[in-house]
Amino acid sequence: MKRTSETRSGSASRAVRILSLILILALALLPASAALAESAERIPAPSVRALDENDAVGMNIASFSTHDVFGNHVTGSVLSSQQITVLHYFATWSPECIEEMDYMQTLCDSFAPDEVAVYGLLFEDATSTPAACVELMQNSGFTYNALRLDGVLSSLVNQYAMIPQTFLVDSSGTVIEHYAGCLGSYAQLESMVSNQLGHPGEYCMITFIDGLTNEVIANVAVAHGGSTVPPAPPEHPGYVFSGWEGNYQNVTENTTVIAIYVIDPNYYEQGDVDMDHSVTITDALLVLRYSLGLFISEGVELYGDMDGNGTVNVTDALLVLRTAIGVF
Ligand SMILES: [Ca+2]
Ligand SMILES: [Ca+2]
Repeated sequence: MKRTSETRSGSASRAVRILSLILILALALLPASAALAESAERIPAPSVRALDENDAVGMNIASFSTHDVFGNHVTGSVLSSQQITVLHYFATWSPECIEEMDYMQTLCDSFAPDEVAVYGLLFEDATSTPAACVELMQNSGFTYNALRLDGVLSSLVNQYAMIPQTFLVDSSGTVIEHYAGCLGSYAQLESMVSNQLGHPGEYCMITFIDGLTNEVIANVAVAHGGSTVPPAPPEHPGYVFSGWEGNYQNVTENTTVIAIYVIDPNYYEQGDVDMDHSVTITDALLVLRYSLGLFISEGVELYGDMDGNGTVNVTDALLVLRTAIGVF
């Protein structure tokens, strides 16, 4: 019993002597290590979805002069008769387009004539002709008009090689919103139009901020009254993302939304081998004793291998010590 106690006491004082030696070594390594820490600093660039990413938005098409599918002359002056004109680029042979034409008719039926009007923009080829369009619209009961493309309307739709496309245009003839591809539903179209009504062309900026680092995660522009889907929150070791603080739905002014994080109670920093949520000289001593075969603990095995080489030895003890005294 006595002998054991002496052995323990002898081991402990030997450990403290080695630890002192390690401490001197650690301090000697200070300048080189500090330089290393500096070079490891990262400066992430915020991701920005700019308003001008879509070339069609901002384009003025009031100078178009064309014919409708019935042969009547139509000019850009028709755009000034209502707050918003929806232009729907379509082909008569496309089932997706025909489904959207149904949405367009519902839109005409749901809003007052001084608020919203719809014009189809016909893609023309051997099959999708003005005659085919007249037949389709009459058979389907579509009452809005469809236009043939002149140079101005061609340059609008040809920015994206895609059918269908939907454009929202204000009463001055300026494109305020562009959707390339198939609409998900009538509700999506109605929401696009409703958001712009009363505030045509007005956008709000939603800035997503990382609540831990104060860095900008993303800037998203939405139409007045519009909504967005938040970006993926950055991961931070030792913390759990708990939610977004702020509003990103039905937004009517520029706004900030913050990613909130809480401390993860199940997370232990590397080197915190006694699992008390801080790395101290005690942890370094425990790793040292473990590496000398004087001590065994699950904490050391889980969090003691500082250099990740698969074993816990005196090097790891030194690294824990440097963490504990803030010398990296
Ligand atoms: Ca600790
Ligand atoms: Ca190691």
